[in-house]
Amino acid sequence: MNLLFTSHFLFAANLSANDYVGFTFFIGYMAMFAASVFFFFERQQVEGKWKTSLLIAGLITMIASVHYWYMRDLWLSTGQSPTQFRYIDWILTVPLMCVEFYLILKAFGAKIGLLWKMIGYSVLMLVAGYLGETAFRSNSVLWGIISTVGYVGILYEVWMGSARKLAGNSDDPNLKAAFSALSWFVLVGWAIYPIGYMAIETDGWLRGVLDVRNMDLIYNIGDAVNKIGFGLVIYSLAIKSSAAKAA
Ligand SMILES: *C/C=C(C)/C=C/C=C(C)/C=C/C1=C(C)CCCC1(C)C
Repeated sequence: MNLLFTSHFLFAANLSANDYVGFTFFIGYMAMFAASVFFFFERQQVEGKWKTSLLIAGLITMIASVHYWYMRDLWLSTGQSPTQFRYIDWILTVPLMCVEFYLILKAFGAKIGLLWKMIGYSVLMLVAGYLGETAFRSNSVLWGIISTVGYVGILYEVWMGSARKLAGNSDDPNLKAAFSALSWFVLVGWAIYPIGYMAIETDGWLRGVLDVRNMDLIYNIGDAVNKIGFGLVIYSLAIKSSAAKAA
């Protein structure tokens, strides 16, 4: 018991005053935790299909919260980028985000095949990114480009695929707003990650501009925007849509 206390809590006390990346790991952990509690409790305020969306939003931040717990510990005790934990988190949460997207797209007539396509693109994006950050770091540009193919596939589905064509036919303003939020989060929010990736030292395109420590800072900002931010946008649309139904 004593050992456990010393190893965990004393390390936490070592967060130094100028470790800004470390701060974002701590804030990220607590913010993801709080967001999960919020999304789970607020489920009772919304109607029907939105309950599933909030459940998934809560699961995404809950999974992230547990990984941030490990990541902040590793960062604090070694000063290393917690790449493995980061990608284990992403390989679980990004497909769940695809499920969230699919729940919105479904309202516009999207078929289940679209969900699998998006999950397939995500896996390609993340596996290539992981290899570029670890085993094939000296070829990180090449693996970054392969990863981007997966990302562009998702962008194509959301911005130009079948769901986009169907979206024009809907007359529900809240669903249309959800669709538009989703499109912008994928285009702008997700674009934060390749910027972080470009900071890795070996041959990252931005290595002269960004210190390698900034990679984690940028990834942490990206996670907050995309996991908590997107969840909150969905939450506010769910509340509006439920109020409209009740009126
Ligand atoms: C909650 C976590 C999310 C939404 C993670 C998303 C991650 C990406 C969109 C990562 C994309 C990458 C590229 C497009 C190229 C470089 C390698 C990656 C994996 C950082």
